[in-house]
Amino acid sequence: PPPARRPAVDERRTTVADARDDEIRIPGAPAAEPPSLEEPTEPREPLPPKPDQSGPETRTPTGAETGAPQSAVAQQGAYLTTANGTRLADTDHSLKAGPRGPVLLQDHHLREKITHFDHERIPERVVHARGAAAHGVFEANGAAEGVTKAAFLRAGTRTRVFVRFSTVLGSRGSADTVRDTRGFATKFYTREGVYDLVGNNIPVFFIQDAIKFPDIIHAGKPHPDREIPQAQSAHDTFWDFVSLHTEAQHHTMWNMSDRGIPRSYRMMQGFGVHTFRLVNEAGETSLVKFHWRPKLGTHGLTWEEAQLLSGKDPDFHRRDLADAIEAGAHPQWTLALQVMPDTPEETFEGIDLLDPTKIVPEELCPLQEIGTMTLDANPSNFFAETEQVAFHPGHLVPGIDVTNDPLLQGRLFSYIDTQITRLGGPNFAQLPINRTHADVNDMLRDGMHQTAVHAGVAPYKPNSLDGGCPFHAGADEGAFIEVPAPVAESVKERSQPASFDDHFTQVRLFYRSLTPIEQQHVADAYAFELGKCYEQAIKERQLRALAAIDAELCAIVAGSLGLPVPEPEVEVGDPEPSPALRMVGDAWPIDGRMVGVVADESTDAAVLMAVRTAIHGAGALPVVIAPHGGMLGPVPVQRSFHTATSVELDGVVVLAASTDRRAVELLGEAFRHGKAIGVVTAAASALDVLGLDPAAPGIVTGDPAAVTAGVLDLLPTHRVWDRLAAVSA
Ligand code: HDD
Repeated sequence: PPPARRPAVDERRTTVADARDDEIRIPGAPAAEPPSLEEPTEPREPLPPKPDQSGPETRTPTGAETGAPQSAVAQQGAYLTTANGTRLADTDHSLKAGPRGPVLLQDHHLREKITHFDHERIPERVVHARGAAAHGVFEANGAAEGVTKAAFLRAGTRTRVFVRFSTVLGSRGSADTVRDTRGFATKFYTREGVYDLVGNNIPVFFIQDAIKFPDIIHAGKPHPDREIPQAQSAHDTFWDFVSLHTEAQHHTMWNMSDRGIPRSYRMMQGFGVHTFRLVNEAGETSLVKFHWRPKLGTHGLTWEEAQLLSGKDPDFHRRDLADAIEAGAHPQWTLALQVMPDTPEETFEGIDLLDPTKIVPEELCPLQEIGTMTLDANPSNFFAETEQVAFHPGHLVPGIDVTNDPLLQGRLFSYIDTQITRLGGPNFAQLPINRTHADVNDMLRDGMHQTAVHAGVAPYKPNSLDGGCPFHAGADEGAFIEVPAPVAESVKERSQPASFDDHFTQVRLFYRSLTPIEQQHVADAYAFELGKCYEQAIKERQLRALAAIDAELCAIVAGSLGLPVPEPEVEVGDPEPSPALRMVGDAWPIDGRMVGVVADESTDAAVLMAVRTAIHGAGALPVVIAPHGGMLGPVPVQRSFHTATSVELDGVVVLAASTDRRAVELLGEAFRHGKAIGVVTAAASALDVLGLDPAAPGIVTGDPAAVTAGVLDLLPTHRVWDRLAAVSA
């Protein structure tokens, strides 16, 4: 068997996983033999089998639970070889004419090594370039059986999935915590073929017709002259477009809300955005919207946290997802449907279901849960899996069909097309991560990177030479048959329905559904983003859009920009608020929440261990923070004052007062960001140093057990909202 993976030595990795390992180490017991970090000088014996180069897919073709990873280590063979399997004696020196001579062109190993390296990169995705992904399983509860014949939605059916989360605007190396929409793309490896649900964490889109996609993306991406700013919408071209093209105002308002800066990929909703058409066994159809609901709730960062993280840990979301899965804190979402009747008008309660800039409020059409997804394994190779995965809204299975939403229609073309450039040819479905778990019997042949060796002479139909095979399937054999939805008799024209023209009512609905603190964050976001624009005319035009949405919001933003408040120019309806759109107010499980425990040499080890045990016991994760790394008595330190950062923590328990600038800063930030804070009586001076009121909301003082319990009690609401509101008022 391959040797166990080397434990990480990087202190930054000692987060979730190590916190649990610490807990099971018996104090005083001899530590396990540390692994040697010297490079071994002997080959591994006995020689392992020939390296399996078929890729990192860890699932069986039938989608069975989970197999062992093919390779936990990069190399399985004992000896280094060329790509063709010839063993090599030296990979460190080029072949030269003498030790000081020129390098010889005949050095085939040098040329193979460098040439391969020169071509290691593929083009990044034109949008959603920055992402992180995980494997998981989806289990259906059967509630969808009445509306769809999709086999993977039958009760108790378990289907392997691969999910990729992403930002939209930034390049592959951009920061995770920027203000942006997040992609939420799920590949279901069903036994009827791959089904892709390629959605976002925002239920509406900037545009109503796919032909505008290059426009919105050109406007949102960095300016073409200097290629700045990276991964941001806070610049002139973005606001130029959305203020002129007011159908983008709804999506933009969601971006300006705390949804634009999620706390974690694990704490994000997902939406299919478009309306889809489901068909059941009886051939009955319904119109539906897909929703992913995170078990941990939907939560955002504060803007200051997001900015700090962009510098301190630009990989925050990527790390958070991988750490949680590695530690066994497997994130879960329920999949839910809004089911609406399939009427000829394709509307529901006056809302045009083909318009992707509109939501259907949950109060009008409640969600029905149809299954649960659990992400349980990290990719073993980022490139092979996260980078090469290719989603496509046209990957459908029997029972799920598309509608005429003009945005969806254009997407059905775009996704295959982009993979041909990105993945170098039309055979990307053969890449391990994209391979279906159903049997494939196509007549697609040849092309760049063809890996199949097809037998037979007749990849065409009809044929007699291959006995007529393959045959067409009917509905009884599980064929995908388009729903025979009627197409209205009409004329060819470049136009859209008049019902698409209301660009403001639902933006008002969203804004007025938020709690005051969420509204304040929206106003702050507009003030920041528009404040970063140079063109006065663009700011003024966006203020006119805000005037149509909400006069008070418009006045706050105009005040911050130092511009006059415009009069509203359009009549906008007064929609009923939808409380389901709020992120503040509910309580959620605290699994995997991180609680910093500030301690030093003076801290009683038994107290420190008891605090950690209590935090673990509640399902959260203690992170011991001390003046130095290494150990505090028997307890390992996870962050030194140098590496600790308040922004990765959800709460802080202070067991030792410190006047160290970094510890003081950490506490001050935790206070400003509305984090739960517990300070033991003996460390009360920590609050004095900052002039913080111990009676402020969300500050618990007392003995260690009481402050720990108090902090744990505060975590389910995500933040101490009263304090946050008071601090940012
Ligand atoms: Fe798109 C990628 C989501 C409209 C064209 N899109 C992409 C990804 C997500 C979405 C999550 C990343 C998939 C991954 O992780 O690999 N896109 C959406 C949603 C939309 C949407 C929710 C509207 C409701 N997209 C949209 C339109 C077009 C595209 C209208 C073009 C007409 N999208 C693409 C693309 C990408 C893509 C250029 C880039 C990489 C890829 O497809 O595979 O083809």
